Amino acid sequence: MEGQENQQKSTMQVMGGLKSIHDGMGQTTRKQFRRSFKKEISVDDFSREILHGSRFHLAKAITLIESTVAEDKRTGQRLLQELLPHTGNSIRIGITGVPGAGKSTFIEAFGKYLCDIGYKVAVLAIDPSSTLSGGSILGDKTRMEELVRLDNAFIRPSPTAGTLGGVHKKTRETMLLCEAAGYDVILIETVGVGQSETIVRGMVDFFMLLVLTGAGDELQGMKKGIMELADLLVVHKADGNNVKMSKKTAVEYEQILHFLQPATPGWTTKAMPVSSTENLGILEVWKIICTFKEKLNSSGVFKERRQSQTKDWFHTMITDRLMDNFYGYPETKTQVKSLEQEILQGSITVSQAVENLFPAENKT
Ligand SMILES: Nc1nc2c(ncn2[C@@H]2O[C@H](COP(=O)(O)OP(=O)(O)O)[C@@H](O)[C@H]2O)c(=O)[nH]1
Ligand SMILES: [Mg+2]
Repeated sequence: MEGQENQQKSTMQVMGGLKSIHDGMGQTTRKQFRRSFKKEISVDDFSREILHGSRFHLAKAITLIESTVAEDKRTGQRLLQELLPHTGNSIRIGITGVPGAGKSTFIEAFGKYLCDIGYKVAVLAIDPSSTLSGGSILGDKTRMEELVRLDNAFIRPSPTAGTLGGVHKKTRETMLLCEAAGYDVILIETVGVGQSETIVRGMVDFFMLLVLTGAGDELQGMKKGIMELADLLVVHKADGNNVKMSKKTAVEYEQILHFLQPATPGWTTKAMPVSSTENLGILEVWKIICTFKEKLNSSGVFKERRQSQTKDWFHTMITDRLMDNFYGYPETKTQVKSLEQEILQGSITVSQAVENLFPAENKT
């Protein structure tokens, strides 16, 4: 009886969730959609469809996860909870590099190769800049033209909501949903600016940096921090007149890498030339990743890293929630602004200003 009630409740939640996703639709389309969904769908049915690899249901589930509507978010979380035992069985790969380094083109070539040899590949993107320009999503769609048509591939552009922190959380959860849907390889593209590569490093097993030949000293210097995050450096566009130079650059990078802290304990970061347009080095990249996984599985580092990533994620979410709770009120924002002024005028100490913001704590 109770089971039945739960079933009904979850059915309503999914239907509610779907309704709000489609609230933006015109009346007729919405009606049509409802009609096609007349057959009741419960969270259980929904998760079963995802486990069977339905891309339609996977995409809908991600929309629930990304939604800012409380009811949808709750439904999304229930789904995720149910699917959790089926997650974790993929290799998670992050790909970074400056805009124009050829990340999307590499993903197209690499993804196609992986699909060819029988894997299911999901591509996710973290590109906070794309939400501002809107440009790179369109660019990626044309660049991944062939991959997008393959049955074994699933491509999801950046969530269009808010802060990098928010994008981070949604991408992680999306990754888990993709794993439940049976994707063996998850590729996360991130643009090499600001903090996004650190965030992606914190959610993947293997991290790749795409570099080009002929970048000035200034640029090389800037990359040191990012180089220390990478498990593999790809000297990209190693084709045509660029072949010789790319090989030379790869050797130079290996020399620099020698002096840097390795990103992963027990693994030596390599540098190698690759051409995605000519399909050169693609298979070698996959071989390196397989060796990496084997080596780290047997040393235990693979599992340890995933556990510490999950722990870090938990703590980041606690911090996010506290920040939301605190800054979520317009009055707080006003109060903070005026205290800021008082601090700058020297009429209140920083400590006192903080005390003023937490009056309830003063009473205890
Ligand atoms: N010659 C050559 N050009 C490439 C290669 N990969 C990408 N490109 C070109 O580099 C440009 C930027 O590629 P894109 O994948 O959008 O870069 P992203 O911004 O890093 O995602 C495009 O014009 C691609 O055609 C490659 O392997 N060889
Ligand atoms: Mg791109």
